[in-house]
Amino acid sequence: MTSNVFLQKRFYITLQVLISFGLFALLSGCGLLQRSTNAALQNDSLIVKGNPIIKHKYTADPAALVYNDTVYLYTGHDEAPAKRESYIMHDWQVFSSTDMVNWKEHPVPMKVKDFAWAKDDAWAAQVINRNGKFYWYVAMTHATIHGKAIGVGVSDKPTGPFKDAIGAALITNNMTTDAKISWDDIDPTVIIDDKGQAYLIWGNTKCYYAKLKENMTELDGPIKLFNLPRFTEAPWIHKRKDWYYLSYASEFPEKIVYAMSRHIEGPWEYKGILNEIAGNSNTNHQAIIDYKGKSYFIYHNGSINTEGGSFRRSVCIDYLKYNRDGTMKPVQMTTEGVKAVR
Ligand code: FUB
Repeated sequence: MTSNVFLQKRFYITLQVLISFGLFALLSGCGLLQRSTNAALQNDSLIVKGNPIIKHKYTADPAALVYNDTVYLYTGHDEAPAKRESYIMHDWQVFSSTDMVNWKEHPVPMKVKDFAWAKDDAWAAQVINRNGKFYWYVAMTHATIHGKAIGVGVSDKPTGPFKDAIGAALITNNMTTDAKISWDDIDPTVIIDDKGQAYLIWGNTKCYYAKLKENMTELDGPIKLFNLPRFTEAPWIHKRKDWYYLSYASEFPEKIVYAMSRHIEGPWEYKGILNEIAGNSNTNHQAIIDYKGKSYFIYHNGSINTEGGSFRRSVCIDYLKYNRDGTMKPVQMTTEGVKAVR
């Protein structure tokens, strides 16, 4: 009798173990466990099947750099747990690709903690290369000067590690007084013109710009303003043929709109909507590049997991097309994304 009860117990325990194992294998196979725990990949190679392109962690605020035939994709990193409706962002991420579909994930290249003067909030950023170095302009909350600030990371390699290039913020909230808010010094975009003059453009509700010295770590003149209709944030400047393009997030929830000019300092002519509101996210934050003969629009939406949203965002890539007169066609956001380019 006692041994029967013992055997019965063993049978039920074995059954329970088998059921748990089966369930685990099933969930892992579907990627559900991996997604719901938001775990990092063991393998650093991601083969992207459609949008969003990164599914094992939340990524936001893309910026891209083409260097030596490789695309480097720099992103923010949303870490807000489900239902938390505020940004939790402590580091930035970098991925690289030579075909826009196979992406390699690199070790975390830079964190807020690398800037002794900063408190938190690894917000939007952009990397540019000059004289063999890579400069990463990043927005964070300043620890002692009220409001957001812009710092500069520097590295000898596009994948980092990056360190604080100045040891202090390049832009602080008390340097810009037009917006009357403490979060107007965010979302830096950077460009070097054909004569070698670098410009930094940034802002929220007001779009600021300033020249940078050749060392890329000091302003070279006063901070000025661009007057752009319904400017919210996320300026991105790029040049194609003889045109400069200034795209930016407009209104809220954000659409991406753009303006064109023959000169970086304007006048800018407003051209209208480039991308509609991105699915399930108040923000949209674009980067634009040309690579191997095609143009790409890189942005984020809030579409992965049931928990995805404005504070758990995911980077997507779709094609960007130009009209003959140089204007850009509205982007068609897709779930298929882009194909491998050789
Ligand atoms: O990621 C934090 C902020 O959200 C960025 O700085 C903005 O562009 C918006 O995407």
